[in-house]
Amino acid sequence: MKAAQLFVKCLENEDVEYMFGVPGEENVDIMDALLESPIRFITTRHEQGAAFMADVYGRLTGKAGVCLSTLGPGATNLITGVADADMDRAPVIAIAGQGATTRMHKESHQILDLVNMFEPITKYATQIREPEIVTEIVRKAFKVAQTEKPGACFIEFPENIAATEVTGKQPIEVQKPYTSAPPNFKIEQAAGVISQAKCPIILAGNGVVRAGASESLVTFAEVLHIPVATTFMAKGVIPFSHELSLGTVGLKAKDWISFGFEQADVVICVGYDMVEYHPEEWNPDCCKSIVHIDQSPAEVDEHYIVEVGVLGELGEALRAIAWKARPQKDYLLRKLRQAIVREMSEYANDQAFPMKPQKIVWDLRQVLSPEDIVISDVGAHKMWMARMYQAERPNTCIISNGFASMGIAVPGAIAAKLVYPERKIVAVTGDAGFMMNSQEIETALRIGTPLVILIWNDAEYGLIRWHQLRRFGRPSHIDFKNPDFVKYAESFGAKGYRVAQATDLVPILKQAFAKDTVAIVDCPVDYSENMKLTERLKTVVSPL
Ligand SMILES: Cc1ncc(C[n+]2csc(CCOP(=O)(O)OP(=O)(O)O)c2C)c(N)n1
Ligand SMILES: [Mg+2]
Repeated sequence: MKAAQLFVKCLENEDVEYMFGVPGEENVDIMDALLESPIRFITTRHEQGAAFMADVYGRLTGKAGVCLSTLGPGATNLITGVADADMDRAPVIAIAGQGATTRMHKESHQILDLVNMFEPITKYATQIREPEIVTEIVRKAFKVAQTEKPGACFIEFPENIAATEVTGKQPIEVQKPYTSAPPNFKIEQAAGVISQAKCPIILAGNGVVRAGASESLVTFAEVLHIPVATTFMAKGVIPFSHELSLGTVGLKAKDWISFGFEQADVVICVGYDMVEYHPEEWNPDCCKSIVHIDQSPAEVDEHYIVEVGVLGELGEALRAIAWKARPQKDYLLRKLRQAIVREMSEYANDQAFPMKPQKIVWDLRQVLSPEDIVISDVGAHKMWMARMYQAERPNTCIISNGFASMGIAVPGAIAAKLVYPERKIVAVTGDAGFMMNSQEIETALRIGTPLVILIWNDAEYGLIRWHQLRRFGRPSHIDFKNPDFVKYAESFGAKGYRVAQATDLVPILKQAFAKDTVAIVDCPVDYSENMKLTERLKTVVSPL
């Protein structure tokens, strides 16, 4: 068989269900081999869309999402989505065709040094130089991508190698590395620090989601009676409705939760990744005692000096520490939870139009069940979603907070629908981020993935205005004009809806889901709330 066929066999061996990508001249052998394979190829309209689909597939399943491009411009188009996967710790395999090895040494049409280009945004980037090494390279790429902390890997496949005959090779058996329980003396140390704590708080990160340790985390919190704040990417690891949930932390401003960290003497970081939220924000004076519970050692940071590091399987670690440590007597931060919960519903009946961000988030929550999935794009809307969307299950509010690239929501929602066809999927997006990958609406319609795209329409780069107002008191070059989103939707053959008053949103969302197709909801938003929030947060008084 050809090396390209062996390559596809190796992907099948890795249990690949989907490949997302754009065919090109230099990957024709792979494309042809796919015709004989059960792997479903999802042809996208931009390689960035393909990379974001692989990214969200990886985050939702823990299995590497696979995206494919051709050489040169196809591969450079993959880069943003691949970088996003890598910094959001999503396992992804990016594959690019390449010109023949016989012309790679010289200036040659569309040839770029792709391996070097992908090196800084992957855990492993390599080229298939000989047909015989296909099996090892594919196995290694998947193994590296899927091992803690997961991330992206890149494989460049020159066209002449892909077309070469290879004999006597079989895909390599998939073996999963085993994560052992942490050693007892570390458990004892951590339990000791936690038992002595006067006001401990748990900071849970995306590592908890990846380890599937949400239930163990909730039990840990319940047994020891310690409240939990989550990062954006860990939303839902404890249900918001749980009395020990203190919601989400990550706004780079003082927020209610800041009072909790101010009060805390011990911060128990579980699966916490500082790529999301710098420890300086919650440990400015370096006076907190930090217990680091994770599968990997802590990153070096002067604001994150670890008192006890507990490395190993998260569920085991949490169970063992909960067994040993002394529970807290009081829930000292209870009043903080009450203030956070109160704020959530403040605008539940607000009729103002354009709609307030708080009300949009509230209404969206009303029409979705706990398992349904929201993929947020990046912008002011993401801050409101992170802060106020009440997630009840892990991986039901997907936010990119490592790389934080605009344009993820629409392609990400398509991947989510492929993974969970029975759930409602919503892409929550700004008008700018939407336009960055709106071409994938055609993909969604073609492959039959019904979803709702909720556009927060402010005709601006809203988050940037917010930042500029905070820094300089005036906006600079952030406004633009939008197309008519309803007509835009219809031109694809999708459904389009415009929210004309606050009472419209809930019925429109319900109708949109009922249609079982791709629906775009154009929702004008009043972002004057952004600066109001900034001002209000300056004056909030600790409820503690
Ligand atoms: C690809 C990319 N380009 C630029 C940025 C910087 N950025 C972050 S948010 C933002 C504005 C987003 O505007 P929009 O999508 O309309 O959302 P809004 O803030 O208005 O809710 C920009 C330009 C980014 N994160 N990603
Ligand atoms: Mg906008």
